[in-house]
Amino acid sequence: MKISRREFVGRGAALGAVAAVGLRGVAQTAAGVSIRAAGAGRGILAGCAVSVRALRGDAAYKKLLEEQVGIVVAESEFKFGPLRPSPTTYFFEDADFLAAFAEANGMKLRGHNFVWHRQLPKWFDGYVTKENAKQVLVEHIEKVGGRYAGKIHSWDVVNEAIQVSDGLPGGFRDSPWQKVLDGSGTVPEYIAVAFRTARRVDPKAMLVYNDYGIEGEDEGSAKKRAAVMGLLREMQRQKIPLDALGVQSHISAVGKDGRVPVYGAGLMAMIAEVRKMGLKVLVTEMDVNDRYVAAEIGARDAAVAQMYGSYLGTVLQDSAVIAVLTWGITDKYTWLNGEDSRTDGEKERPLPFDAAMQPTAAFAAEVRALQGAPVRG
Ligand code: 9MR
Repeated sequence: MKISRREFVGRGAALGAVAAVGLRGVAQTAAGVSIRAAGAGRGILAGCAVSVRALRGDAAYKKLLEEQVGIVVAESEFKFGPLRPSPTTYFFEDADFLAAFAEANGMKLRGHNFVWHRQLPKWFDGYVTKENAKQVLVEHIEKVGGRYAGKIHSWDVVNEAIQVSDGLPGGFRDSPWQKVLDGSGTVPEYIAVAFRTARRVDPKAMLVYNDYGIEGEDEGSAKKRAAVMGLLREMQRQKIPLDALGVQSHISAVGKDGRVPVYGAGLMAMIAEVRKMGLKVLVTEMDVNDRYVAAEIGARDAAVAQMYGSYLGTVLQDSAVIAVLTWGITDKYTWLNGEDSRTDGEKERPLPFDAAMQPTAAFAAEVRALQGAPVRG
């Protein structure tokens, strides 16, 4: 496998992380070392997405979160569908449960998300029309944003609005919200309405545009980055409130072609542009899939850890990046388990703790990357 200098440097850093803690020491140190503390030392918030169902039912998972994280986000429970059993009713029990957990443990809480093309309720189609769409959207944000106002660090106001292959001007996704509100402007109406309403109902929350597929050096990522930057610039020009870009960071240890993907130059240029616009950046949903790494667990964990080290070691160099969240904390609960993505039938190992909630080399690599980041102002 051919690797670039950048990857080589990243690889060294990750292996160094494992060596520094010691292979057995990874497990021993986890109790005393946390990603929360590692991040806090540099002014970076570090945490993860949480499954509220697991938080309610799995004491070991709850304990791990309490030990490790400084910021949490619900994996699903703040989304439109889960919150809206019917057009006139709301289900807040699970979201409230996480909000209370965060508050009790002094953790910051993210909101994810007000607007997305997925996890919409079944009643959406048929009920939401061109006539009532704006009202439905505004009411939703008023009700949900209002309930948690003052308690939310940052809201993913709009999630994944760019899909260049849909062929719309500006690269916008042909989403259900795009269809029912005016999509003809350089900023679709649903996006403008969502951000303006979010600012009004929760002026303290940082307002984030969140997307995936903008991390790589491939042509698809480059095109998507350009479209996202177009959106962010238009939002600023039109004075639509916006504070940060969320870079989801669902990345790969090894690509389908068997090569180690390169993350770096294009993404860092984008982050620098975002910083110059006066905006912050959050790594919102990081995980490293190992679906194309051969079966041996040691090799898989090493490849995943190398990627944690090189990716975070690179991205955290820019002080605009103020938070790192992984999409889950243990391989026991990862959305990638539902993907059945490994052809050998094995489960993936994409997170800093394995399914037995023991720290992996990725944990050491994440801690090391946080500790090595420049201190934020
Ligand atoms: O992890 C989430 C999974 O449990 C849900 O079933 C899924 C529904 O589409 O959404 C997953 O989370 C996604 C997140 O909300 C937005 N970015 C991609 C995440 C992984 O698919």
